[in-house]
Amino acid sequence: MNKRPIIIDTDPGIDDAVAIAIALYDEQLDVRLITTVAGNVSLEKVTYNAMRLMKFFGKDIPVAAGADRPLIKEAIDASDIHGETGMGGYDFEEPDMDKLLKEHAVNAMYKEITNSVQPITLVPIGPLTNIALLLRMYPEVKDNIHEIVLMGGSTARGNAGVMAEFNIFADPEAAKIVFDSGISLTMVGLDIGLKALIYPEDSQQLKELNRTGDMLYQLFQRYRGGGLKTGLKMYDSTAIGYLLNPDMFETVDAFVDIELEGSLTKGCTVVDLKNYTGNKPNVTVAVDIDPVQYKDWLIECIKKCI
Ligand SMILES: [Ca+2]
Repeated sequence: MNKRPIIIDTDPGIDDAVAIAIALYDEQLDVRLITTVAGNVSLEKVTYNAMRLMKFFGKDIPVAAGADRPLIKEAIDASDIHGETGMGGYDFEEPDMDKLLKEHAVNAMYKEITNSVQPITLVPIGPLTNIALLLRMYPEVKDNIHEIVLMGGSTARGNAGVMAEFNIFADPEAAKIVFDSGISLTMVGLDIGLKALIYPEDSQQLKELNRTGDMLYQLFQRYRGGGLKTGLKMYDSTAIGYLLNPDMFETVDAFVDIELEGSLTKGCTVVDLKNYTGNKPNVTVAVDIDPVQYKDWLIECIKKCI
């Protein structure tokens, strides 16, 4: 079986760390490149965190740093959820920062996509700034992008604004460019992340599996995406989950646009489930997940890690 080549665009981030761990050790995926974008914390910190993960896993997958701020709006961050460093709670070894690619993430993505024999799947699990810049600078890459499966958005309410999910809210203009691109796009958003929960007994089980499970367990002690007792929300790994195990999900095809004008709703993904607009669907929207299947899947994935 040909492995599916992917690029992960990320802002680690504790739930990003879970997603990256799963992707690196799954036999169906070939992670060609990891690109970083300012989001959960600053670009400098998320890039450092990505390099810490590469050192931890002993992987030489290229990492390139991208946009250090959104296209237009002021940067926000989520250090209240992920801690000051974005990935606190585990004593990582110092990473080899000289291994960080010298080129910008957008150029690194461009090269990887154009040089790939197999079309690339993009998996953005942070704000969409880098992907929007890529599509504006090198529109020809569309021809060799198989699809985009992203974590972001919501069919209902938000977690950053009243109606906006964090990754879209952080850079709505970038999201608009990506959603309007015409590339096959799947949105795995809050509808899923709010149900993909890890409870204390699951964390404990992870801790005992291996080094990776122990590392995630330690990070979870600091993570404020949900509560330890009420369930930690595993947002980003659900996008990887959709790639690897779509049977866990229920989806609908719908027209989705990004609200850019609303004084209260900017960054909202307006998901037209009833076709009020009359527009053709442009997004496959994940609307439900089987939480038990998800948790069992996650634990099986972490078993494959070191
Ligand atoms: Ca993220």
